Amino acid sequence: MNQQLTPPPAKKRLGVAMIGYSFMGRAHSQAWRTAPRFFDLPLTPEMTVLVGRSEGAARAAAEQLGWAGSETDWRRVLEREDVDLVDICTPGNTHAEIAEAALRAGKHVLVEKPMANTVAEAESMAATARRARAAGVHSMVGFTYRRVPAVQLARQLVAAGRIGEVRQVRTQYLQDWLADENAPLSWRLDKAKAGSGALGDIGAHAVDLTMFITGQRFAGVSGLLDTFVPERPVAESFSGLHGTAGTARGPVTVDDVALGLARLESGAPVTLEASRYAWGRKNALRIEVSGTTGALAFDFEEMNVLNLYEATDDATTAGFRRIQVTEPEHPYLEAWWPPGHGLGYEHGFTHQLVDLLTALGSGTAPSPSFDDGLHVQRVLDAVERSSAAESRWTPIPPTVQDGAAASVPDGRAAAPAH
Ligand code: SOE
Repeated sequence: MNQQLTPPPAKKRLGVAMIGYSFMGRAHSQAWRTAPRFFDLPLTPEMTVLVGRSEGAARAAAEQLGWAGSETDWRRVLEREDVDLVDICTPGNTHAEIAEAALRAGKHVLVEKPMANTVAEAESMAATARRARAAGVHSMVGFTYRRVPAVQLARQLVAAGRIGEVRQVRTQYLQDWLADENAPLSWRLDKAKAGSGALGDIGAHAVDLTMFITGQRFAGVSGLLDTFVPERPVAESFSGLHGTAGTARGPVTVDDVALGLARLESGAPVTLEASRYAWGRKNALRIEVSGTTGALAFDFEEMNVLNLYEATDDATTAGFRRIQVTEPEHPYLEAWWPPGHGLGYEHGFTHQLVDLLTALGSGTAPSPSFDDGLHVQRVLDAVERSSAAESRWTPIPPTVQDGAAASVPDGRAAAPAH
């Protein structure tokens, strides 16, 4: 006899609106499509509406990316009963206005990093998020690299004391898409849109990763920013490195490289580097944490691997152990492939939604919160202010050789040696 199976209880739907549909919008759309198909989630996300400025392009993007409808005005989306969460994938100058309006309208919010373009915006967003959370409306910042299994293992090992007390951290995020001096302008090179250059775009990830793995916040920093290429071709006129660069050129108003010497709450020193001018480095988000009894090292360009050094190993066989973090015992991995098959960049976005929906399903606050995003913004701001004031910069007098006046690296005439 055909036993009538009792259908599982229908899960509560979560209507999603996504604002913005370029690189981040495509990565988030992939995650909204994939998360409910690979993970058993407490809520069923429905890709309800994609928002874009131009009607035709937004409609085409909605069809291609799997959204039920499209809209050109994000404010109208906040009035819709069938939208419960707003996913903000637009440039940083729009984050504060959209996120705060959505929270006030009772919509949960996921916002891409960096959370805002200024500390003032971030403080306002965090205050609004705290008020909304009291009413059961939640928010999260999109630091997806936390959701890489090897990064989760790094955090677990530090928390478990496997490398002892954290003594020092070195972290870099290196890309080279701007090392070509004819690479065209984009919103990421416009301070009014992006807030900063490498500092906020990729430095924010390195700052958050450091805090996530060590469990410590930043306590202070001395920073240095530099822009190597002050103007670039306007995108539509650009024809490539070996073609003729476009004639129209415009100003670059952000940093190409951001450096920082920092301390964590414990006093542990951190060296921080973010550069989009590092030839040959495509997406090298790296961190190495040295502790009293060992060290761990991660490079996103080998994202399925965590390297662990334990000083307790016998000296004759000591060395960094290359751990393939693909076993089902690690977070998220049971849902994917057998050991050794590995994950990719897009999986961090899917895991981000798994954690977000799991938190929303249990009525708990997702992490990282807007308060966490505010702290990252404070670090970025401190690097920028320190660099501008050169507050901690200590010039090193040139050494005069053979009577010739030595020149200092930045080309300024050397001050006479004392
Ligand atoms: C560009 O640098 C970028 O797309 C960043 O904006 C993303 O946050 C990073 O994940 C990849 O590189």
